[in-house]
Amino acid sequence: EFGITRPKGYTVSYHANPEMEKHHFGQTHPMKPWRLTLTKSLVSAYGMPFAMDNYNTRAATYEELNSFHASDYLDYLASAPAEDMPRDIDNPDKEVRFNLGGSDCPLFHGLYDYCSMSAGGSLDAARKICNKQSDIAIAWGGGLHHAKRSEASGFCYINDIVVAVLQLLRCFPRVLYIDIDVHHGDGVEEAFFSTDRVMTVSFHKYAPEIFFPGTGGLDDNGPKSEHNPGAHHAINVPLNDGITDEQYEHLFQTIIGKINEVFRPSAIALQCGADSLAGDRLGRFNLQVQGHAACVEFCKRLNIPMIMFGGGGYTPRNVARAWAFETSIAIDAHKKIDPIIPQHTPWRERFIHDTLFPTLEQILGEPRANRNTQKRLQEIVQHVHEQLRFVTH
Ligand code: V1P
Ligand code: CA
Ligand code: ZN
Repeated sequence: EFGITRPKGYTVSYHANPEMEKHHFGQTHPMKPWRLTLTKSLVSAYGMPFAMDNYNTRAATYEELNSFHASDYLDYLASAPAEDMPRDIDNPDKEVRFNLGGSDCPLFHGLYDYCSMSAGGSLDAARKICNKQSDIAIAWGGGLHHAKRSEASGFCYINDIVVAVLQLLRCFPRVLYIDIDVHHGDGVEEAFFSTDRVMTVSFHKYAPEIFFPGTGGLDDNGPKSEHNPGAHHAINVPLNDGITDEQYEHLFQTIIGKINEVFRPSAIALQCGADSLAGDRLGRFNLQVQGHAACVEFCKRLNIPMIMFGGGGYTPRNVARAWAFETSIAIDAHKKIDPIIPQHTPWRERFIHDTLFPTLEQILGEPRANRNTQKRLQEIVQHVHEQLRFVTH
């Protein structure tokens, strides 16, 4: 269909579980697993599944989740009763354990299944990369970068990325983690704070006190204790509101290009959180699908085995646009696909504008003011280059 064929010389796999999409965080919660259904509908309408190996993924087992998460946390996650109202509104006095049951991380029906399916997709993706059956593996149901070993945080309960990267480390000497979600990838950064086999790089809005999670300043480069091999292996790119495609692409290519030369990763884990797009319900940037996707294309051109994870993204139509277009980049079909959303796409009217690439004016009416000066962006590049001088192997 539409001449979309398998890419030449490499294999792309797509890992999804339609059961995941049926879960609900609650009426007013911004995280809508249904955005995965909308993404899949667009990917399928364009005929992209013909060009990939498609896997219906299983749930990760307790033992697999236990590779990162503590047993007492997993036991509680598996047994905590669902609550119909967020605890802090409903009955504020009830004990909160592991940060579960507040408004960010509610205890909803089927929570443990949802989490283990998200991690199952990411882990399957990592296994396909490890055994060389895939060169690019896509897991849009993963990317939940805030979860800690014994704590839920920011809509994330299980850190599927950490579980997948631990799997990659069994087969590859060095893994580069890149995070283009508008939020700081704190959980992944912290998990690999003390190893030089993983470098973590997050681009995010940074405004401690007012923007979640408040960490990820320019000087946060991993604990600088004397014998910590992980020192200088956490890179943070703190940004202000309104950054544009042009600035973001330039920053991304400069920083990731340099990191690739110095760190020479053997695999890449790319978190493609789509809340960095303009018009996101929680985000603050002015990125268009083109600018977000340019980061994916840049990584793909490095020709290194790669997992592409999902993540945040709170305006479902824009999430679906970005992740469908980024899927087309993975299979090298992006130059062929028609920007007009196919007539037969299920829920086509939900996209409002019938193109994959709405203009900023179409998305926002009036674009958000850009608070990023060229001078500050130059300082960031300078600081990152200084950090990378410590990186040797
Ligand atoms: O700001 C906070 C917390 C709640 N206060 C105590 C501080 N939480 C944020 C969480 C954002 C999580 C982003 C996840 C990801 O990086 C990865 C999947 O995208 C938050 C926000 C906000 N505007 O930042 N929670 C909510 N909004 C929220 C709104 C309505 C209902 C429930 C949560
Ligand atoms: Ca980020
Ligand atoms: Zn986010």
